[in-house]
Amino acid sequence: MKIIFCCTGTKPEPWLAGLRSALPGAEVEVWQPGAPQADHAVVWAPPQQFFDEQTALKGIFNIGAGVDALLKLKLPPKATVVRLDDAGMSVQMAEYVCHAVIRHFREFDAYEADIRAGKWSYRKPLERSDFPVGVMGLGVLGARVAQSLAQFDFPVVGWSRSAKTLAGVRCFAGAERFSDFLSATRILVNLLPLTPETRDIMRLQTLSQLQSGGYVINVARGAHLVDEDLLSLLDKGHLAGATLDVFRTEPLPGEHPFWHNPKITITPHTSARTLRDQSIAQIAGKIRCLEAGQPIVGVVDPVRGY
Ligand code: NDP
Ligand code: OXD
Repeated sequence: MKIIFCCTGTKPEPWLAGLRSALPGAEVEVWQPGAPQADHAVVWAPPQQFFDEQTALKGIFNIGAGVDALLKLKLPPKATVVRLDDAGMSVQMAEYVCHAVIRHFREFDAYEADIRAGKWSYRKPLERSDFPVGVMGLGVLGARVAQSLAQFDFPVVGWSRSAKTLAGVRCFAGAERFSDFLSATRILVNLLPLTPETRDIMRLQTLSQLQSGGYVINVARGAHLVDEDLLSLLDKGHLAGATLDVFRTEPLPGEHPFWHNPKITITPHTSARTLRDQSIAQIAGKIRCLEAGQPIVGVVDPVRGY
């Protein structure tokens, strides 16, 4: 069995060593133009030329959870596209989002500013019930985030395409319940995949439906958010702030207004990193299952887009 590795921006050697040790007997090589046909590919942001040449692939394993960039390419029609299914990302995402929510709710920014100014001052505790958190996307990452927030006794609502039942989370499903979800939300967390249906989903018309003093946490993809609409609602005071990990262009261009807006916290697409060893173990296990004709989870539906 041949496995080919084509991950832009990723040092290949440790991945090759890990895959070789997890799949003894497999030939694992880095793709070069003109390389022989492989059975399975491990990819991140590969060029179109890779798929134009590798037409015999049975499995394409994306080393991230989001497949929006991959699905823009023309893929071998018979290949099964597989995304990372958690692989250590959901706990990181839960940490990141809970940190952002709690930092906002407990006004830690304001305390830090006071302390830097030499002020020992107390703020009146806020009511948790006034800060309902809405999680858009209740998949592998969103469900873990929503349930982690519920552990801190925040009122939590969630929204997904199909109906869900999650302990501690009031769940809404489908486009027809989106407005109900938004109006029940003050702190909005985005964990949707980027698809034609979800692109620009956070825009003036939708963000205006959040409760007054709303807050936006975008940890999914930059193209979910219309940047100018966020800035305008922050200026008007309908929104109080935002924590953003993902951007339409990454790295975020130096002249972008998000860099210097005091109401916006940015991080460089780091909320949930791909963990190499866990990812290799998951991919190797799934390659074995595919080869044995057994079912696997995390298979992408190219029509649905995630
Ligand atoms: P999943 O596929 O497991 O979950 C996606 C969720 O979104 C599902 O609940 C799905 O509903 C819901 N959804 C999809 N389309 C719609 C729609 N049109 N309307 C309502 N709900 C919808 O994905 P993950 O949880 O694994 O990952 C989510 C995203 O997080 C990734 O696609 C990626 O973009 C991003 N990500 C960001 C990272 C970062 O570091 N910033 C790291 C990892 C991922 P249903 O359950 O009904 O199908
Ligand atoms: C992912 C990501 O999709 O890192 O896994 O954004």
